[in-house]
Amino acid sequence: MSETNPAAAEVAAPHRYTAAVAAEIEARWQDVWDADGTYAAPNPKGDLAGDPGLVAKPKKYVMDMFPYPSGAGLHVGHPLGYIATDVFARFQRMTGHNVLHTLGFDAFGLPAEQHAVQTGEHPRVTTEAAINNMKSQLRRLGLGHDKRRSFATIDPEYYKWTQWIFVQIFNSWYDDKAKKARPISELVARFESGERAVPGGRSWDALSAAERADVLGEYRLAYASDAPVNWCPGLGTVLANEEVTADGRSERGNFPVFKAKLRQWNMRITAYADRLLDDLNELDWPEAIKLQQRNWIGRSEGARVDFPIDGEAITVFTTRQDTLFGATYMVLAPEHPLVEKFTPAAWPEGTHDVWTGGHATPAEAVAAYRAQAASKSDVERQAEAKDKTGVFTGAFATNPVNGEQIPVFIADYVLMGYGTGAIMAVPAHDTRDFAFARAFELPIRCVVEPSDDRGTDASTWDDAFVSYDAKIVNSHGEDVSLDGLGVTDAKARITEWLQRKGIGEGTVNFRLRDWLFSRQRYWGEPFPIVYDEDGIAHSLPESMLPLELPEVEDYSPRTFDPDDADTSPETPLSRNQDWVDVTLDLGDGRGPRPYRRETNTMPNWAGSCWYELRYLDPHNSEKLVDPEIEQYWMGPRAGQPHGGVDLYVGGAEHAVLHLLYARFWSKVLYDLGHISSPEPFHKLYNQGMIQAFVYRDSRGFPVPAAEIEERDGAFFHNGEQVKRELGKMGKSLKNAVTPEAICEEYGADTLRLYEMAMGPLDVSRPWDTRAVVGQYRLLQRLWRNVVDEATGEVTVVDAEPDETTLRALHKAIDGVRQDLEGLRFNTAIAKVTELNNHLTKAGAAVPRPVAESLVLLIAPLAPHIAEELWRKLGHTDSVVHQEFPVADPRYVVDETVTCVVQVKGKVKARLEVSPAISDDELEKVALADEKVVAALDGAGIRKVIVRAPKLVNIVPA
Ligand code: ANZ
Repeated sequence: MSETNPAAAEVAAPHRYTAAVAAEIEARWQDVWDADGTYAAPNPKGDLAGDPGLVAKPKKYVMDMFPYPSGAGLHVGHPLGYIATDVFARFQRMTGHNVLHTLGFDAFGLPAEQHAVQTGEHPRVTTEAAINNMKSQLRRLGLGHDKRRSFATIDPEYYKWTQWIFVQIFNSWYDDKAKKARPISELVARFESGERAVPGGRSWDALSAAERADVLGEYRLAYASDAPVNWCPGLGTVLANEEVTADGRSERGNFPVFKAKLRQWNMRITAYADRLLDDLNELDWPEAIKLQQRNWIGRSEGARVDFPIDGEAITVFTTRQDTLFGATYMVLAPEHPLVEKFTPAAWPEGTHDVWTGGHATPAEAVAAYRAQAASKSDVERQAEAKDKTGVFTGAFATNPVNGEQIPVFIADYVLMGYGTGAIMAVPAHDTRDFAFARAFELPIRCVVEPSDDRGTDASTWDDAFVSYDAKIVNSHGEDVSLDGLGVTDAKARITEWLQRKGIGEGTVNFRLRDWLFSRQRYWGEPFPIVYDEDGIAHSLPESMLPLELPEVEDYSPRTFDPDDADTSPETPLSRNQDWVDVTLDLGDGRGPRPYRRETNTMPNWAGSCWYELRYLDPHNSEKLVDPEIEQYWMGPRAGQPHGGVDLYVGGAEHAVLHLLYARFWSKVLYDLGHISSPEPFHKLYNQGMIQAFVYRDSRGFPVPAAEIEERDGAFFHNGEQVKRELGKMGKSLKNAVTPEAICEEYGADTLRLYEMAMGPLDVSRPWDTRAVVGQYRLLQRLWRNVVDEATGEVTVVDAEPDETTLRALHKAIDGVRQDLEGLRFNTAIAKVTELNNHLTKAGAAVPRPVAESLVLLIAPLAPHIAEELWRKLGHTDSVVHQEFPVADPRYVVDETVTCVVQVKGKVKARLEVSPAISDDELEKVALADEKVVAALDGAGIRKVIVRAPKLVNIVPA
């Protein structure tokens, strides 16, 4: 039948599967599913409790990283992950699991707020409109979400609990001995009883309320501090380190970011550095993401060493205490608090000109240099620039191993926020120190024997010699010698010596910083904190939560000069006096008192730190989540010792920020006994991106992709030739394709299939609208195998399938099952297609058992057409909860066997081959395999050992 003339075809085949049929079927079944609560996942108890039979099934918690409801709506790239989790969730439902799958909205955030600033429209209005728009876009895709469990982070019933968690974190401290968080009241009890000494040596009773608050502030897991922060005047807010780009600008908006001292809330995530690192080992996450988290946490083993100066000491952090004898000068971060203290009034006699920077006094030099350093970001300061800048402070400290007087500099390549903010410089063996020493004509002393032929006279070297497994030389003092030792032994010996002398100790240092938690914005969760007349912070009792956002006249942070670091923030919340100044009885026995509210808001990350818990028990007004329900869905079990969501899918861009913060909150809640799972996400999977072609005119501006003409491999827009490149999809690049457009043209099932068939889920792929029709044809052929296009009658016959069909069927069942379980949706679709083509080619009416299995196989991928055909086949209950077909091994075995291909003894590939394959043939197939080619990486081959059909062993040259 001709497919080129659709109008004619429709007359000939009034019951063909067309876009119109798809639209009708899809809308109809979506309504039925909603009305029947088809995707409602029962809880063991609570107001979402349901069928105990279902609850007795093994559970599967399948989750997406929830979206920010952007006003621009979704393009076809956005739902890739949502479709994938939906297919997986449907498959799990059909294989005997109670499946929790839903989607909420991460709805606080800058875009809606910026819109509010410009238009005066409340961000809630635009955000809710965007949520509704997105919901209807998503509904059209037939995603099987339990809608009763959906929420947005801006819902007061939700952020009540975000605030409640903040209160728990505020009211707890980290007990280093027990290695867990505990209520702060336990710490107070210890101070009161004298069981624990109060820092500063006074008794708890003798301290004023403000002094006590200061002491506790040093322990609380959420605390306010005046530390230097990333201040972004362009956004009118401070930012977390994670939100600042490698070139010192804001990730959002690309504004310059400065260091400034502002009183801010912080989360003591550093207390959890070890556990955040250790627990990664048990998680089923992509190695690349684990590595990024490990690097971000940045554990370094080293030592702290005191360098005496004027009867006091400067403490440095070093990872190379074995090179102490090579330390020829010291460097402090420009902001180091001891700088003033040791800076003399005048330059010492004979100070080198290059050391003074041309300044008359050390104080002048320090002040000038500090001003210069403040304008640079940490990243700029750390950049491997050849020119190292700095200035002498006029002071000398003593190298404790040999008594030498060494000059103390300040230089911006040393950061205040890392280690102790002070280093001993070993120019012979550290690249940055080497560059600095050359610039400032400082001595360079070799203490690690070079393995090349440069010799031990470092004055002749061109660069530092950096090695971790060489021999230590030139390193002996009065009562300690490291000469001849390897690096590791030398470290151990000198650390032991330092410890014995009481001038140093081995320590572990982390790159991770505490999490800067406040923002000077309107559209975020208000802090559940008030200040009393002494300025002491108090948390609000649970009965006062949620603390809702007040109405304000003006949403903007005060207008700032984005390039001026000397501005300071004025928060929108501070402009509503009635809200800020309140009289409250906090229930602490002090009666009603005047308080001033905290006027910062929480950062965007807060809401996404715990949403996986709220899906479990979304309407609980007594608790953040009922413990029994949490245990059922999230609790630890075999293979998941830390519990967590069974599958969490989202983009790799969240490697550090969201995933680290959420892990941290889980651990605090776990320590405090609120949940049973110390990890939120057991298995993480990063989907690739859907890319799209971008067409640019001669000026480099994108032109609408939909208006491009292709001629002989060249591309034209309005007759002008344009350039094509592969990029992101989006409105700004004029290449966005909406899911609605594809649904209209082909239906949602086709869109779902196309997105899943484009390639392996974790690989990025270019969108190609012209290729979508391929999946549409598959569905048309599937339909035709069950329904007569002329009459609409079901054509299947009650007959036994023949042997080849049985083989094709069970092979498909076996493969599709494995593929769906392994998230290999593209190959699953290929197998369904193969089976369907087999039936089409056979040309005869399809035996009922085969047709039914085929419908069940495709049901997770294309649920609407599957539901329709299932009912047409005479069933009265939904396809959604049917059992997924199970392959009969008699028809699967021996068709192929798995051949393992090893390179250098390591398994590199598995091939499905015929059991009858010859050694020669198998060798050819193995050597042509992509993974094998990659493993060989161009190396020649010394020997190939073939044991057909099961093993090939390749020995590279
Ligand atoms: C002496 C030394 C000799 C060092 C040597 C290195 C090589 P990681 O591994 O990243 O932890 N350092 C310490 N604190 C610093 C700060 N606040 N700003 C900049 N650099 C700092 O790096 C630790 C090393 O970085 C430390 O070990 C210190 O230099 C430097 F051959 O001490 B080392």
